[in-house]
Amino acid sequence: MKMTFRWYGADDAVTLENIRQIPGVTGIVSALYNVPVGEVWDTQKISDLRAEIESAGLTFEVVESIPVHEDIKLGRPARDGLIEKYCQSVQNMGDLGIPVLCYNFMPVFDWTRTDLAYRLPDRSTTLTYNHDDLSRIDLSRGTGELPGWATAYTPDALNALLAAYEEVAEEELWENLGYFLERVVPVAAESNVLMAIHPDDPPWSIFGLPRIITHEASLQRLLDLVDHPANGLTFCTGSLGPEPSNNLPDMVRRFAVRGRIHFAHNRNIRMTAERCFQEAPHPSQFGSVDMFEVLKAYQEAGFRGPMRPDHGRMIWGETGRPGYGLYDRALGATYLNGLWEALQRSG
Ligand SMILES: [Mn+2]
Repeated sequence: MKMTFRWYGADDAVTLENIRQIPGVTGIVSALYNVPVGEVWDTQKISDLRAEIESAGLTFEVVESIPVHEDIKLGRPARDGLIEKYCQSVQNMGDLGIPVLCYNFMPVFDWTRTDLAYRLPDRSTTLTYNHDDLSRIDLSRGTGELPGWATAYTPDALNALLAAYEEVAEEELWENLGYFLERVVPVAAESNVLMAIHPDDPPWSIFGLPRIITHEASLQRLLDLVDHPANGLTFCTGSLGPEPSNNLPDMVRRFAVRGRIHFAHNRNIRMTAERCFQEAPHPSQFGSVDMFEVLKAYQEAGFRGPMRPDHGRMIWGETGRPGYGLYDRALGATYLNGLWEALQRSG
């Protein structure tokens, strides 16, 4: 296992030096954040990012993520050209030796929360999700009421997109994902890149939009779409955890043993009601995810890939990008490394 940390590039208040000082963190998860969705990731720009990471004494382990254009998810005619460009980006990152690509196939919105700074009894703040609150948001007035998405779409663009998805039910979205993977996975395999889909967060339909990467059977279906080792998973405990049928340690065992988990996202969540949760500190005792059992499953499977602490709370007065401060994620990395060492030495 390689412990990694997400870094948002030069604009991130958390620096590469900060990250290097977290004991046991050796790898970086990053992306080119200024390339418009659908455009090719230029080799020189990826190379410059890699050089910056390496000059700080770290390695560029995972691209998270190259966004998939909505026209691909919708199966529109423009998808062929867009998939070609996607393949070119995959090839470019592979040429530079970056081994894993995390991506997702969620329509319109990827991660969704109803409060980005919910205050906990210890005065730290965290991200929370309440399905009733979400359902009350009226998107016909735009995304202004949806935390984190205020400026993502104009009301007209959003309405056009939502209308287009009325024609795309779950089965059509599966077909469009298959069409995408049948074309991208062979290029990834050739380029020594492992594709790692991120599950839908939260793992159910929101605003009537189809969401398909949500539970054990759907992860298996994803792997069967193109049965090749380069077609794999980002296993995110925080995203899969809120779905009660998901037994996370069993799922890790099942998919990691077969070599199909290429990236581990470890985050704890505390379920407060059905379809309601708070993001919690990483240790097992604070949430609904048994992190000990999850890591034990990884270790038994001989997992050697990148792992990262996922979101953290804001603690010790830190301010910044919701979920992506330094301190609580650093505590998460240290906890995960500690569990790993204990499991390794007692195993
Ligand atoms: Mn995640």
